[in-house]
Amino acid sequence: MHAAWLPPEAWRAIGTRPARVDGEGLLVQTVLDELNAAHAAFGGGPGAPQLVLALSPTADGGPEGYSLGRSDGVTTVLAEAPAGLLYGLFHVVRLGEAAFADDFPATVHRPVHARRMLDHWDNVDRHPVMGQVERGYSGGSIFWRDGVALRDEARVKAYARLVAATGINAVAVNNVNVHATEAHLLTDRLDEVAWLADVFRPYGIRVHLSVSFNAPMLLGGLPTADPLDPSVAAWWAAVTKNVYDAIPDFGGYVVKADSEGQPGPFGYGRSHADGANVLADALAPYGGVVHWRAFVYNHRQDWRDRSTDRARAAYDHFAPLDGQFRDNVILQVKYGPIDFQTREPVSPVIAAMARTRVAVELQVTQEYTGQQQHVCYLGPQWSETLSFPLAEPRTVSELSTGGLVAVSNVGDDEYWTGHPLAQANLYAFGRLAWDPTLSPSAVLDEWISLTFPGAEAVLRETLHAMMDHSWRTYELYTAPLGVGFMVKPHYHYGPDIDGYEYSPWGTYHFADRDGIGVDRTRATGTGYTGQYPPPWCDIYESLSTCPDELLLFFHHVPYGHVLHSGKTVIQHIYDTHFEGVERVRALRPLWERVAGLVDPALHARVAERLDEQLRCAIEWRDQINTYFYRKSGVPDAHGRTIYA
Ligand code: GCV
Repeated sequence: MHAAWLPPEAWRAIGTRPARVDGEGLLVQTVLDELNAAHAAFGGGPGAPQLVLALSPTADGGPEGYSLGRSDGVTTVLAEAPAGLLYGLFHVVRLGEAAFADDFPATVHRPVHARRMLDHWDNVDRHPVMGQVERGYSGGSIFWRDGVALRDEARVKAYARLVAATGINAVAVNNVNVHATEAHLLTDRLDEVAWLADVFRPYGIRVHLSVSFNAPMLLGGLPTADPLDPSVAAWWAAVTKNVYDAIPDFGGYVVKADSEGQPGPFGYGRSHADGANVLADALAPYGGVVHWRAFVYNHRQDWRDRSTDRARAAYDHFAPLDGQFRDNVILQVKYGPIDFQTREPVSPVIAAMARTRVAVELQVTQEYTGQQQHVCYLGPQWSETLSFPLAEPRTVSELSTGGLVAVSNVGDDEYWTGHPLAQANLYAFGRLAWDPTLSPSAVLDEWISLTFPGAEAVLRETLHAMMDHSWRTYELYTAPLGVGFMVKPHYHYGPDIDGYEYSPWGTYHFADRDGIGVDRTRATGTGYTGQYPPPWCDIYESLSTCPDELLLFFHHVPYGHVLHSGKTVIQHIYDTHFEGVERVRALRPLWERVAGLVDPALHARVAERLDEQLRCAIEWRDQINTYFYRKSGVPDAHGRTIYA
């Protein structure tokens, strides 16, 4: 398996320097083991320490932070708790030789978000439709295969180590769609979760488990899962006690309820606060939390009914419940109101829950952003989202009081992520969850330095040229101006402009011969703009202030509508799709420049994906341009061939 951003060479600076570690505990032992391995690899050994990592009650930084500085030729990490030493050690790895060059004053580093979590959508069984990993593009699960726990300690430990190095401290191990077999992880297959917890624990990572809301019936034989039924509450309490007996530092439950066919409190005439609270009460004695997903909408709607707006659903369901959730409920909200599209406005739910802990959910797995066939570095999207001043002056990151969550993109693929460059997304999520103010380009640079130690300038420049703006490139050749979807139903890869248009899923673009887009205004549309606090409710409402990139998300406009950019909508569609393909066409020659500078197998894997990206981008361009030429009857101002 590929070493990703922790190849042995990344440890050279540490491995050649004598070190001293003061402290005790499981994570301190991990620090020692890491140092010993580095010394064994690079011949460092006894001597006056040049690196000191010490627990110190007076170190600033809280339970996971640390101070790092260098004076008199000694680089020192001080932390109040062992996790800080581990994160401090990984910081030294990132610095490499710079950690041992000139003296620098000690500065304190602490995570902005207390919980930085990856959710796996891994199934235990290979699901007949969704496979081993739902929306997984990197092979099978690293935890289960065909119904059996893999217990591949080397693989899971390597993963724990990699993500701990980015700052991740929580992992939900199974799919939020909890099927029959997976439900049993909570009870009679709990040993499989406990085994995973044992492997993750030395890296400061707690495991969480997705559970079925109907578990009391499925597993406990109760006649109901009504959250207000005392026998149901007692069942959750007893089962949760067993979980903590087996896994004392268990993180908690993740629940997808009343969503896309999963059971939930609506089935019993109860609210989502009732549903979440019964689980929260069971977890509270042990310090556990329930991540309750806000992804609740009607997936059986009638496309002719324009009054039902899927974008409204999460707010309509959850905003009235603010203040009714227990303290250990974390409402997990997708960053946008629809579903992890390339471009969406941020979800207004994030600003509507002042008395509820909220965790914003991002998607590292590239379900809608090229499925790890396309280069699409998502750091810029997440950075833009997290820094968005949704409740001015408070940003999305600041409103995310319950931490940050992302769907993992990892599988048993030898490069972990299918596309080797998609490793950067996993890396970036952890780093941005630790510090959302980091620049995505700087994070990419870190990833390059670690993954390709000693990278020559041309390799660094090439990777930046290929990746820095790759999200924007992807946006250019796919669905335009924030309208979203237009993907092949179910697979969500490649274009199918009307694929979802007459379906029950609520993801429509409403293109006709006169125009395109969804009218979500208060004045004439679904009223969705009214879910935003000022000034956004007005900015999005008005055609004159709505940003171009979100225009079709909020408004239905004629093809001749002139954007702020000065172009008409139809000409924008043509131009962006031609430009997007040309940007993709430039990638392969760029990558050829570095053929001798990276491992040949990795080079070949990326090259093969770049060919597929170009094929697919051309398909997008031709289908989109042809469709809108045919619909609108408006020719391209530059006379290019818009069908092939
Ligand atoms: C886990 C989207 C995906 C589903 C996913 C769902 C969710 O709809 O297509 O595969 O299910 O989101 O986030 O629950």
